[in-house]
Parts: sequence; C-alpha cells; structure tokens
Amino acid sequence: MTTSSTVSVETLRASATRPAVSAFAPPASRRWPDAEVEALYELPFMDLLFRAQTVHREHFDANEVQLSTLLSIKTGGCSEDCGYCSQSTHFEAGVQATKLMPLEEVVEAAQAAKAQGATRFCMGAAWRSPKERDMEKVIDMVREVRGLGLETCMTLGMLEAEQARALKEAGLDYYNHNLDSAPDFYGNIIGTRTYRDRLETLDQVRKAGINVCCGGIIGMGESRTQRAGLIAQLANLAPYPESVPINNLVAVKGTPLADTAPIDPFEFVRTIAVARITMPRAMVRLSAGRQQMDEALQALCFAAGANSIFYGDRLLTTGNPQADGDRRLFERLGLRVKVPSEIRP
Ligand code: SAM
Ligand code: DTB
Ligand code: SF4
Repeated sequence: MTTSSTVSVETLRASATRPAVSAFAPPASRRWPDAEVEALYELPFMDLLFRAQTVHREHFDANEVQLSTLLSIKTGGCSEDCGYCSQSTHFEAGVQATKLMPLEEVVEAAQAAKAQGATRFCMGAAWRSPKERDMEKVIDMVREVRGLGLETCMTLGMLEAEQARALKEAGLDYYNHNLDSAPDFYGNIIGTRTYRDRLETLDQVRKAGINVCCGGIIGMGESRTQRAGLIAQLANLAPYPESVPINNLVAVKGTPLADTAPIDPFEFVRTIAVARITMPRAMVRLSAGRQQMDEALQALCFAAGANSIFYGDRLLTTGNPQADGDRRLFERLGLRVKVPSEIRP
C-alpha cells in the first residue's frame, strides 16, 4: 500500500454531491429465503458483480464512499468468549486492559478524525454490556462528538431498553451490534451470549429510534451456505440495518481462530455483492481485514457495492491502512468522500 500522498481532505470532499437517496431513509424490506441468497453466491462472478453494481447505482452515487473512524474507548478485559477477539479474558492475545477513556481524550481523537476527513466516529468498548456507572460517561461522549458535527456510533455490547433510550436522547446516530455469523455456526465461535441475546439488543436499538449498524465476520471457517445464512439474517431484519459492516477475519495470535486459513478473496467480494443486492439502501462497510487486502481487491469490493470503510490507522486493537494511503487510493479510483446530508454545512 502506498503511504505518501499530496491529496488533501478538502480535495476529496470538495466534489461530494448530495445523494439521490438519504442513507437515513428507513429502507424497505423483503423476505430473503436462505436458498435465494445462496443462489446469488452461486452466480458467475461477473454476473454477480454486474447485478450488485446495478443495484448500487439505483440507490447511491457509485463513486462515493463514506468514512468512519473507530476509537477503542475501553480496551480488553472483556468477560465474553468471542473466539475471534483479542480483547477477551478467555484468551492470551497480549492486549493490555484499560479503563474507560477520559472524555477529553475521546474528543481529541474525534477532532483528529474529523480533520482527516471522517464523517462518522464509532466508539467501541470491550464490555458484555455497559454498567450504569458507565452510561453517564458514554452519554457525555455522544453529546460532545455530535457537537463536533460528526455522526456518532457506539458499540458497547448488549443494551437494555432504558440504555438505548438514553443513548438516543444524547444524540446517538448509530449503534453497532453484529450478528457475526449464521445461527448454525454462531455456537462454534461464541458461548457466553446467544444469537437471541443479539437480536434482542438490535430490537431495543431499533425501538429507541437509533439507526442499526449490524454485520458480521467472514472467514471464520464457515461454509458458503452459512455465509448466505448470515446475510439472509441481516437482510430479513425488518427493516434491514442502515449500516452493514462486513469484516474479514483478522486472525489474532492467541485467539482460538489464530490459525484459520484466509478466505478466498473472491468469496469475500461475493459476500459484499450479495449484501449489496439484498440490502440495496444500506451502507455496506468494507471493515476489518482491509490491511491484509491489496488495493486491487479493495477496488473490487467497491465495484461490488461497498460504499463505506473504516478510515484511520487503527481499528480497535489491530491495524488498518494508513489514512493518506487511503486518500491516494481514492484519488486513483476517482472516489469521493460521501458526506451525509445531516452533517453537511
Ligand atoms: N464488545 C462489543 C460487542 O462485541 O458487541 C463491541 C466491540 S466488538 C470488538 C465489535 C465487532 O468487531 C464484533 O462483533 C466483530 O464482528 C468485530 N471483530 C472483533 N474482532 C475481530 C477480528 N479479529 N476480526 C474481524 N472482526 C472482528
Ligand atoms: C465492526 O463490525 N468492526 C469493527 C467495529 N464494528 C467495532 C471492529 C473491528 C475490530 C477488528 C479487530 C480489532 O481491531 O481488535
Ligand atoms: Fe468482548 Fe466484544 Fe470482544 Fe466479544 S467481541 S470478547 S463482547 S469485546
């Protein structure tokens, strides 16, 4: 990946145009049988890409990509046993546990993300669920970050109805809570919370009026049928999520998935395309694992309908491509930064 660049954030943003359809519009849903989703995976690669591009262009400017920056506001020491995760106390991945980050440091990081060109700031905590004493602090973070003119997103684990309402009231735009995999594969990876628990949190988020950010991880050893099963679960949420992060497993040393063989890159691109076709108005985010992809593969993901990335040098505990390298890639592909209408000056 190229790391030096003369492309400024202003140049990237200057040509951003208003999208035909706001990403905030609640998307219409239809029921996708698992077999129909799997049939999409089975299409010849070029046919699948053509279909995904066609759907993408019906709803979005295909040359715009939205930028979200992640910050780990509380790292490690998590009681859950998610088999992919470096932050679980069940495994020895060498991640140092921290306390909740002070508000000023979060605001500083958000300001830096905005200066780099991000439009959404996603704050993640390694919790099973937030404790009451944490709520006040994360609510202050939402207020302050929203006040900077950034979209806000949080991922704090499972939420009760009251917590979701409090976050909404503070101005939280998105809540990220992933289904992670198909129901019949999930139990191979996670034992401390159920699929149903996850669906219940998503329900609370939806009922509180917060936009749902929900996706999963590809390449954990699941079958194609199970990948299709995950996408069908997401697409059949009514309505389907506004944001869909598709993570490529980052195989972290010390976790049970450390030795998992990388997935065929074309299978990953297929997953992006199938997500785009089944959730036409969602922001489909090319998420974890981008540092392990070359630029040509990332370009294929954009061609398959990905229109969002995590932008900034770090994800939560692992690396991400350098921001200036990403800007350079955008310039080479003629991509512009999508600025949501809600936060446009
Ligand atoms: N603790 C909260 C939770 O699990 O709900 C929030 C943070 S958690 C790290 C957010 C998501 O990051 C997970 O659901 C998973 O999809 C993704 N993730 C975590 N570790 C990953 C890895 N090594 N590779 C790919 N995705 C990962
Ligand atoms: C999501 O789906 N991916 C992000 C975000 N939501 C919170 C997290 C990716 C984490 C990758 C591994 C790490 O950095 O620890
Ligand atoms: Fe904890 Fe979230 Fe990691 Fe699971 S994914 S171990 S809940 S931080």
